[in-house]
Amino acid sequence: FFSNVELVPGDPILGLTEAYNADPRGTKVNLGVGIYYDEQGRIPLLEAVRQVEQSLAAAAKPRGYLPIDGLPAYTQATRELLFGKDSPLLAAGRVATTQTVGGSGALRVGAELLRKALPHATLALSNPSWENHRAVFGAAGFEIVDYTYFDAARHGLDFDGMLADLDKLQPGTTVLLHACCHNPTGADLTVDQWQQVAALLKERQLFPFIDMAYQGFDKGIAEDAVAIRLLVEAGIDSFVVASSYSKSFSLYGERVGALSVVAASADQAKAVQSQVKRIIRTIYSSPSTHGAALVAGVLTNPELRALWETELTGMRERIHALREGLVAKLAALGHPEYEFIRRQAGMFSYSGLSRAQVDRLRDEFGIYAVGTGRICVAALNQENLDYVAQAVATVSRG
Ligand code: PLP
Ligand code: TYF
Repeated sequence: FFSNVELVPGDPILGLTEAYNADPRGTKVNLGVGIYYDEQGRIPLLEAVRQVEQSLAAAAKPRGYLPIDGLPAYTQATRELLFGKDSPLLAAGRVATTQTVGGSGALRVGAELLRKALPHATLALSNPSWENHRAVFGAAGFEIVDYTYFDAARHGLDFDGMLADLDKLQPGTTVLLHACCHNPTGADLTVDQWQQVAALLKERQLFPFIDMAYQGFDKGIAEDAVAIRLLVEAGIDSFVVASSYSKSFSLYGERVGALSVVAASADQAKAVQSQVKRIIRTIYSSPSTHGAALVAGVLTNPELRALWETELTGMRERIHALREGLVAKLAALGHPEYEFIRRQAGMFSYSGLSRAQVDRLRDEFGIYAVGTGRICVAALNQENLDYVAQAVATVSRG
């Protein structure tokens, strides 16, 4: 039966980790995958999460099924985190939030919903974007087009190019926007730029699909969600947010995400929610219990929530310090041109390194980066920073 089945290549980013794991060199560094590592090079288990986990274990409960759309305490807390507790949308019942299998699950369920609901299934993606965006929406039947986003020469956003391309899209096109900490470039919009984009989306009747995978990793919980607030303020009455706690709670394997759909009225939101539930019923029936219980346990307990915010701030500030550290060391080694790394947001940086330079980093130094030159700043630490800076300086000399 399977004689015609072809072998497909694996995910290039996850494949890097396999190559890294197989590398015997003691000095190796994995700057490939987008995971936040702590100063000891480990994936952190947040103290707030550990405390909830202990109390859950102490009062262990039976594992019935969750509702199709997930744990109510989790979806409510998620809505408040994304839109703000006092958002008029929440009071009006216009946001339908569903627990999903990670942020990836939210993208796919959201794509399935929109393919049926919108006039045509076309998605506009930033050039570049996270590769899985293309794969997930493509698998859901979307046609994919690009909009200009990154200016490689200036290592930052090409905002004029972005506006010009968005302006050319057909009304009803879905536009995927990274709320903050753009993956892979680290180039984000300013508040003023978000306002301009929101006005254009409204005027051109484009449908915003916000991907929020790194809330709290750049400026703060509310600050990193400013795009959502500005879409609402611009008078856009319907849009979608796919969010993830993989990074902000360091709960990668628990697969904790959410799909939030904003509709023009509470009745519309109810109808949309019924469609979302139908989609989920035919894919995985209902989500899993543990990760959602952890997140809800933290977010609904004021002390644990404060502890989590402190821990999140710690992760964010460490990333900022690592950016500063890398830039300072490269400047000291005669490479002040890497100054732009300081301006980029979140855990990624499009370093400007060429594929040949990335290959040299791997072959000569055991330093793994994505072929596009994307590095994960959160995989640096005080121990490997000198080594990485030296290596980058060496390959930059040609
Ligand atoms: N969206 C972006 C931009 C991401 O970088 C990621 C990465 O992990 C996701 C979505 C998916 O998150 P999750 O691991 O929760 O599926
Ligand atoms: O971009 C990254 O590195 C993260 C992790 O198929 C990731 O978003 C990468 C690839 C993938 C799933 C997650």
